[in-house]
Amino acid sequence: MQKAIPCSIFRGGTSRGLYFHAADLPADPATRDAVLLAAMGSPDARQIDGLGGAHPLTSKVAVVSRSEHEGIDVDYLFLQVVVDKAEASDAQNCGNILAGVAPFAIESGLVKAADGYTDVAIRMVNTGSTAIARVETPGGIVNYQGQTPIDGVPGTAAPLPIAFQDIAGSSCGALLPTGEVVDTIDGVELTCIDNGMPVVILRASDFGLSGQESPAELEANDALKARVEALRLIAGERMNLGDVTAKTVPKMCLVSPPANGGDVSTRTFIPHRVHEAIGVLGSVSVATACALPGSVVHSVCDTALSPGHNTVDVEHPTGFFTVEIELDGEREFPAAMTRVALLRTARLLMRGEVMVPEEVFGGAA
Ligand code: NQM
Repeated sequence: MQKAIPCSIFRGGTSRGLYFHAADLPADPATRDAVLLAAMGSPDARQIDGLGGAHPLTSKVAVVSRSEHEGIDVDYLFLQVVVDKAEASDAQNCGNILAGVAPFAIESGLVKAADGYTDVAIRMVNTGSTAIARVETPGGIVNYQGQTPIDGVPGTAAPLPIAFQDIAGSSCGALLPTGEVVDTIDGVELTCIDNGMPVVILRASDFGLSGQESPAELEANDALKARVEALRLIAGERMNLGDVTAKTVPKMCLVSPPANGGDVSTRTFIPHRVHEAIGVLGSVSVATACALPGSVVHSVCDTALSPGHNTVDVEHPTGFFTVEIELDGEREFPAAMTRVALLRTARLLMRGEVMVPEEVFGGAA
């Protein structure tokens, strides 16, 4: 026998995932994760027996519920379902899947839409930070069509701006978790930063790379992957994340001088596959490092942020990611960052029920 669970599939930014109401999933986290693994078809490199797309960027889950927190509409728990292992992790946020949360909340009746646009306040349960997403809702109906392109997604769609609050030190407790702008591990200089996503920033040139290599080229370089992973395990401990062997954070970002008119060029290990673009909060962390004199980003490009409104164009393998950062001239960094925002798009791809074998629920079916 199989059990049917209501589920929607959204593209959120440059990711795709399954979106659930928390009430439709088992409350016990171990049973919930077993159900999500079965829904995705993990563990299996092709996820052939499930809905996953055989890549970390298409093996993601949003669990959404009405929030009890003041001023917040919905709570959003992000789960990364590992493609080829029987693991689901809540150790990181995902700002791309976040882009689908507000439309999902409206479509599924958790939030009532206004006529015109609807601001949805979302608590990112993984880290306790808040995001405000603005959805176009003419006549109270979510509009997905529009003229906004985002790199990494074909075509255009309706703009979905997202502003973040309280993201500094989201997972590590401090914006600079090691207390330093630059650390040296095993002879390699790196900047460890967490502005929404723990990221270790490294110079591509320190690994004999130009920084313009394709994700496939980097993934084929076994010696590089082993070196990057060895540094990640040490950096993870120093960033207060403990043993990160089985964790998807920190991300490892190789930076190089901009090649296409942006501010900095990136290639990001997430952490074992290389991102086709860059994560949302990952790019916020990299853009923030542009405001830090002496950081590894500063050593490859001379972008500096000034009081007022700044846009930082983070180049990635399939284009740009633009991060807006507002700095207050009166305060010390990082308190000076009064607003961090960016633009995404999202689209409802399917709604229905995902079928999960009843035995996966154990006694909880
Ligand atoms: O950094 C990929 C993605 C992400 C995460 C990853 C993300 C973010 O592109 O907020 O969006 O870094 O694993 O979906």
